[in-house]
Order: sequence, then C-alpha cells, then structure tokens
Amino acid sequence: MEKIFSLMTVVPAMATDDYVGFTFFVGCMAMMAASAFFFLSMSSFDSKWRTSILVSGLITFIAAVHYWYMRDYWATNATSPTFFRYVDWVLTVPLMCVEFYLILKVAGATKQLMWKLIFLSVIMLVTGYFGEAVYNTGNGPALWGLVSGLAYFAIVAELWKGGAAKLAASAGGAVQAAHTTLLKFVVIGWAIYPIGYMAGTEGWYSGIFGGLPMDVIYNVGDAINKIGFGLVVYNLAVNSK
Ligand SMILES: *C/C=C(C)/C=C/C=C(C)/C=C/C1=C(C)CCCC1(C)C
Repeated sequence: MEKIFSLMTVVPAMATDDYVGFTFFVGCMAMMAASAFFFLSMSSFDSKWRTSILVSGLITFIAAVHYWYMRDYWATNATSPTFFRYVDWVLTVPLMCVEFYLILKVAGATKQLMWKLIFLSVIMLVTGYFGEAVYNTGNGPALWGLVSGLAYFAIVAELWKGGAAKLAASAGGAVQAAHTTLLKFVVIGWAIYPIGYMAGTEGWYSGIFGGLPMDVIYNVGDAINKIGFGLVVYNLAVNSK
C-alpha cells in the first residue's frame, strides 16, 4: 500500500483542462494500438502488399515512440516539444511519400518519383522548423512558412496533376481509388498543420480558434493522418488480395 502511495506522489496527475497533455496521452495509445494492428495483420496479406502494410506500421510506431517522449516532455516542462515533433515528422512524412510510390509501383512508378516526393517533404519540414523554432521572430515565421507552403503545394501538384496522378489513372481500380483517398488526406488532412503553425505563432494568428493550442491541432492532425493513411493502404490490400 505504501508503495502505491509513493508511486502516486511521483506521477503528477493531469489537470482536467490540460487538452495538450490529454491529446499527447491518447495520441500515444492510439499510435501504439495502430502499430500492433498493422504489424499483426501483415502476414495475412499477399507478399506484394506486405511492404506497404509494414510501412503503415512503421509510420505509427515511430510516432508512438515520439509521442511517448512528447507526452513526458509536456508533463515536465509545459512547453511545446517542437524538436521531437519535427524529428517525428521528418521520419514519418517521407515514409508517407514512400507509401505513394509503393502503391503506384504496380503501374510502373519509378524511384525518381519517390525521391522527388521525399525531397519536397524534407524541404517543407526543414523550412517549417526554421519558421517555428529558429527564425521565429519578425517576418521569420511568415517567410519560412511561405517556402514550406510552396513545397507543400508542389507535393499536392505532383500527386493531383503530375506523374503520380497519371500512374494512378493508368492503374485504375482499387489502386486508383486508394491513390485518390490518400491524395485527399494530403490536401485536407495535411492542411491542418499550417493552421496549427499559424495558431502557434505568437502575436500572429494565435487568437484564431479561440486560442486552441497549437499542440492540440498538431496532435489531432497526426492521429487523423498517420492512422487514417495506414488504414487506406490496409483497405487496398484487403480489396485486392
Ligand atoms: C504525420 C505527420 C504529418 C503528416 C505532418 C505533416 C506536416 C505538414 C504538412 C506541415 C506543413 C507546414 C506548412 C505547409 C507550412 C507551415 C509549416 C508546416 C511545417 C507546419
């Protein structure tokens, strides 16, 4: 009994209005559960889909590990774990680009397409980090956010109208349907992040959405995008077994 009480004193309870802490906690659990789901389902699929499902699981697993640290960082410091956040993104977003390549491989997607998407995603994230954490005063957030946004649009253009779109159209059927759904995640789901970035820029748009914290916006975005993305790929593997 004494042991239990001493444990309770070292583990700080979370305030009921700590939405950031709460979404880090739930996000961590959700990413762990999703990883178990993707990894355990892998063996039931035809070998041509296994790498795609593996990548879905890696995306949520890498996020789970980072959420573990970010939850702790927030509980200890009550400030945004910006560095962990961007390390997570710079690993998982390129893997999401790999996912597009993997599903379009049946239609002849090249490594060149994969590297183009990865390159653009790294530019988007590194410049976003500059605006959020390095040159985050004066015009810094606006300028770096703009560069980041241009890279984001280039990704959307490639997937929607560029070579990737043509490959998806030539593949048709379940692959094209999955590509279209993943594209919607990129256009709608990823648009959540620049909104979080604006909400997080002090004295800029920090008042929009009634002061909803940037981390809550990012955490909700991550859950939708990482788990949702993986489920689209899972669904494709189920439908075209
Ligand atoms: C799992 C994590 C994902 C899908 C993260 C995606 C992040 C973005 C699409 C971030 C985009 C940004 C802009 C387009 C401009 C402002 C800076 C960023 C980095 C927040």
